[in-house]
Amino acid sequence: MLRIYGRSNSINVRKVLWMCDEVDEPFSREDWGRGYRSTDDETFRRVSDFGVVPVVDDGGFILRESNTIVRYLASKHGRLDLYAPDIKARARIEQWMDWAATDAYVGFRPVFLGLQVKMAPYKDDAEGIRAGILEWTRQMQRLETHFEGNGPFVTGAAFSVGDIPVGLIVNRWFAIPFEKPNLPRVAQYYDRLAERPAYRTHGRNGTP
Ligand SMILES: N[C@@H](CCC(=O)N[C@@H](CS)C(=O)NCC(=O)O)C(=O)O
Repeated sequence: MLRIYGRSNSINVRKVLWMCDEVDEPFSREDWGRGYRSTDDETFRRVSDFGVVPVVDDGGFILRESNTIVRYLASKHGRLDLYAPDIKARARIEQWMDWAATDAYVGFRPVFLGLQVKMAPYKDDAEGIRAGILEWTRQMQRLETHFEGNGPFVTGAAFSVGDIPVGLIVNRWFAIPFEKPNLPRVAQYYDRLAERPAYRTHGRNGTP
């Protein structure tokens, strides 16, 4: 059985949990990371000395990096419907996973840690939070514009692994209270994802 190391409120662990449910991968999970056992702990470091969650152990095969784990699970289960084999279709999926982990992450991170987690030094950095909101909003407006001519999922008609990291950022966008513009197409996307039981369990589950 797949063993997952990481707390279930981590956005990156949630990608893996969501994916496990999508492909019916049985798993066990241990709480590691902020608020639980420290990833500096020797036991954790023996599994991964990068000190971040998630890490998975699949019968002795240790893997980190949430987006990579999601793609690994799609390939393991032969889920070509979620991770297309055609190189261009696959690149389109990966483009969204990279966007969620880079451009969309930059602004969202100080906002989440400052406003939601209230973690030092982010919580006292009003300017950092303000700049984060501006940047996160800019990226979410890009997503809104994308959905003007595309959709209902990020790569088009069908749900794919590209929607997993994007869907979790969208959940935080709506779940963290701050002043934000109305993005009706992103809101529709949020509702569309909520039709999936796995997203309701691990994504839009009341936790930002
Ligand atoms: N690029 C990594 C980032 C992992 C990461 O930053 N994880 C955070 C939680 S979302 C973490 O481990 N934080 C430290 C902690 O919880 O102790 C991935 O996508 O898996």
